[in-house]
Amino acid sequence: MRFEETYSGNVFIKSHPVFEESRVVLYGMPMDWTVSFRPGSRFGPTRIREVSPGLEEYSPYLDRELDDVKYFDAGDIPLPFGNAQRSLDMIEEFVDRILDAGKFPLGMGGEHLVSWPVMKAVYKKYPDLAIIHFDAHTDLREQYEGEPLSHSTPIRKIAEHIGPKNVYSFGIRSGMKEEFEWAKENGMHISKFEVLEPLKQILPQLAGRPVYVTIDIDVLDPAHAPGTGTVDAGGITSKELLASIHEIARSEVNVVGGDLVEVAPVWDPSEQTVNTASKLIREMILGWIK
Ligand SMILES: [Mn+2]
Repeated sequence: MRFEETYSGNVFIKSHPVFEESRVVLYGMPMDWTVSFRPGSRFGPTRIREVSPGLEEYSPYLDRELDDVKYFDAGDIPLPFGNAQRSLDMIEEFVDRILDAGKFPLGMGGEHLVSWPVMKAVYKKYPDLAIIHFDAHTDLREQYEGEPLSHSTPIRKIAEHIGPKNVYSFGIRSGMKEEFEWAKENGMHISKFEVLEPLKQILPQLAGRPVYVTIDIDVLDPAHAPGTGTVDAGGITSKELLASIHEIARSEVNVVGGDLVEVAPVWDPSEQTVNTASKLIREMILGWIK
């Protein structure tokens, strides 16, 4: 973690060297201490950066290039291995600093639990916050095997914190019956299986509101993104996910932060997941920072 120009290691392509001059802070949250199945997402941010020079700097979708938006790659937050609570506290404090500086936080996970302290920090600044959530999984459990700090709980936590009606999930195709029922009873929006079409219908309702977007890479079909901890068949294509990012960019919502989580390079033998993730990060930067 750094806020000054002292770092000579691996950074995302075209990262601007000066924090003060940047509008966006890109940062890694290399945590996978609470995953229920395959670990490895702690290595996601590093590998996403390493493959980023393979990207073009220009987005033909958005007709913008990375030189048009100054963003600062702060590296990874040095999280204490195995200590979930202290890791979450450090993440929240880090994002507080980014927001205090008036900058846009763009995070790379790490398991999905890392999004919980980020969303909490963003909500402190934007009390009218809504969450857009792309995922294969509901992530609405109260606990997993008795443990409330689990990567299957972050959406439940933020829904209880800001009100379930302010949370919109898309692409969901896996979860316990009780989780779907809880969402329904509490007025939380879940679009099962589909992403782009329901998103187009919801976005006008969120016009003018501050929105945080959290993307679990496993919303993609395993054919598009095998490199993740909890793969689930029947997902969307990378083309549809890109279109969804662009739909948000073209909408009237005020995107105030975002993340991309659960990228696990060890399960990604041909690296299509990390290369896809890298392109998604480029489009998030170019699409959401006006
Ligand atoms: Mn998931």
